[in-house]
Amino acid sequence: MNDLDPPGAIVVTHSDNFDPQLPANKDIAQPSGDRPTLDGQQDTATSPSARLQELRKLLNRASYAYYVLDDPFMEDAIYDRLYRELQDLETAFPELVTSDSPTQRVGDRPAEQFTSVQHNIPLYSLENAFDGADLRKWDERWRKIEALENAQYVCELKIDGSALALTYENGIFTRGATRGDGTTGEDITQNIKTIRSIPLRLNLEAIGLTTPPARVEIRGEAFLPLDTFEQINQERDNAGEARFANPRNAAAGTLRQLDSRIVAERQLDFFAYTLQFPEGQNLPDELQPQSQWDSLELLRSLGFRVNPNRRRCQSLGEVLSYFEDWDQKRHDLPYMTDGAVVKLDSKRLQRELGFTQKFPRWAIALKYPAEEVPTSMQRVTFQVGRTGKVTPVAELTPVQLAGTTVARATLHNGDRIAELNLHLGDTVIVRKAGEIIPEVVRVLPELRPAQAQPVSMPSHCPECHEPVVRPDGEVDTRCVNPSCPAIVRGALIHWVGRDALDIDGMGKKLVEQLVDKGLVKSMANLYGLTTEELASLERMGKKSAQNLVNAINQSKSRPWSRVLYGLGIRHVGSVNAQVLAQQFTTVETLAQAEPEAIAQVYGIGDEIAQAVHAWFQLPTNQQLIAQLQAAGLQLAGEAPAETGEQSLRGKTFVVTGTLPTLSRTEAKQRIEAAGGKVTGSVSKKTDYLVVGADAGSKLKKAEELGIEQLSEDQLEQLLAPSQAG
Ligand code: 0OX
Repeated sequence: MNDLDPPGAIVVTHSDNFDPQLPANKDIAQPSGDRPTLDGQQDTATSPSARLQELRKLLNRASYAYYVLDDPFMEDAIYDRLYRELQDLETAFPELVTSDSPTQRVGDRPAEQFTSVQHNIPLYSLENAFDGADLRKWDERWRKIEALENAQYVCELKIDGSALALTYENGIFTRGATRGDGTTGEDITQNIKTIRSIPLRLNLEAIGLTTPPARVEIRGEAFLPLDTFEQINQERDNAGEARFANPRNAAAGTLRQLDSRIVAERQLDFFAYTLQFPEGQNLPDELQPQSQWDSLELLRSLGFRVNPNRRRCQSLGEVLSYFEDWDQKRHDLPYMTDGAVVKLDSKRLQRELGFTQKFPRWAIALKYPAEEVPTSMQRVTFQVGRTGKVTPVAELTPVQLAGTTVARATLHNGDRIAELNLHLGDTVIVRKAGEIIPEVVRVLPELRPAQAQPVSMPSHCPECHEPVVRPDGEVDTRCVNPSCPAIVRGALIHWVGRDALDIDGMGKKLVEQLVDKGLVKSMANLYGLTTEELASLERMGKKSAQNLVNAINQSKSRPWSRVLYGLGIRHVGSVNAQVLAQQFTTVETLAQAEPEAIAQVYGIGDEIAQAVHAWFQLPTNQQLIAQLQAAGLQLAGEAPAETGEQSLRGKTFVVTGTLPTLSRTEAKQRIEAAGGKVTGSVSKKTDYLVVGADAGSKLKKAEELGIEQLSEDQLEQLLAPSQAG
């Protein structure tokens, strides 16, 4: 911002590598004396409708730069302020809300069910090729129909996700559907709107088109980035839910969620690969792409993410070298690919060749072999998880698979063992085709040793030796002894985790020692541990033991929602815990609530409500709550959502010195959660300096500038309205 800017006006400057395809500068809210400011001093000269349009364009462009180009030009805080201004205006003028507004990307209330969509042009699947010979056969086949000297090919990575068909009418996204069986899919428009890299309005200015096409359909692949996939599975583990086997299943499952708010949290992404106009409604000739390569360029210009790892090839040799190059490199990509899609580049040729009953004749999927190897299974062990679930694991003669040595593979559950008809000593086929955890897919019974014993699930828990149960209608076998060391260990590891009580320095190994030595039998016991007891553990000095006691004590100030999450109730992940803690502001009200009352909470279904209710009915759990209460944990007083009341909005803080209980990171997180900003150095713009012991030059500078100083206690008071409890 320069000295001429009106106070509070938001200035947006272009970064040097700003995309030239974006609309011209005139679309950006330029600061000037007579434009509306963000201080609420709306200038009457600018109509709400014009300002709304301006905000929508600007925010959509910022989103495009962030999610598609990976090159943000707007600070998050500025985006948030403009977004809030847009929301406020839309609330005041609901008749001016348009479907391409960024506010329409947030999830909506759960749908009852999805409606069917007929695909006018079917979404064909692809024929598979697994090697050069298959590829050559395909090439010879199409050449019999169209004898050509030189044909160009386009190689794209085959993204392992879910195919989508997106309809844009007059340039605006109006409907999104799954592939389904290729002719009938499901309308999942609301879910698709949450995918930030899918534009809600086509960037027609970028291609110089003034009249939007009445209708165009874009196809591509929605996928889950691998890090998000891991994170979701972690959360599912924490909530005692089954893991997704691979990112493809996770993406497909997410897209078919009836509650689009859950979809919005999952951060799906999308790569576009085709666009199609209805018969006779093509683009003007000069814009109409004549090749697949140009279609991809056009899609990019229109605002879509197009996979950058594509290659135009002049021969099958080049195609195969692309395929081989990516066999190694694909393991470094942040998303899953299982091969290449090879397409004839010329659109004319594509039209000539057309489709068989099932496939386009002009394209083929060249797939990396599913990574499957035989090995022998020596024995089966049974792992008991935090929720008591008993998982059978095959212990194998180690084999090389997809670049790693595999010595164990999951057998999932008792039903799977029966299906496989698994016997000890069997030769089994192990697979890692996208699945992150290897699994046993098949048994070779012809190689079975004589008198081999069949494998079955145990009748008693391998850890505590109490009988296990398999509830009616469930596939999982469970240990239900709350004192089972495996359950206690798992519960404690969850309790000390980052999203729960976040006890610094307390990891898996330490928890195992504490349980094995009988020092800790429940979460509540952690709060009675002494420095001496901790110092008696392996590789634990006096100083570390003291630090650990401090960290345990600090965890007592974690808010009620985190405590609730830490309890590890089935289906209560961190989001559900926050939602519940906001509605039930004391543990007593939640413990006494009937399942029907719990299920009234927006976003909480019957299954979750039953699980919560059942958990609080158990006397051991009631005792645990009483012990945690006595230890001084926060079992009440959740504030409005962290995204709710923002008491420190617009205030800038610097934190210096050692605070009595909060680490600097914790202080920063709490300030930011209340809408404040934390910077690293003191300037005229600093509103508060939070000062702890041994503060140095920052304190001096703040004194010179007359900046208000706060102790940790005073900070807590300031935070109180946002983060009570
Ligand atoms: C992918 C992918 C799938 C369009 C017409 C023939 C096949 N999974 O990445 N399909 C296509 O193309 C369709 N391209 C891709 N890149």
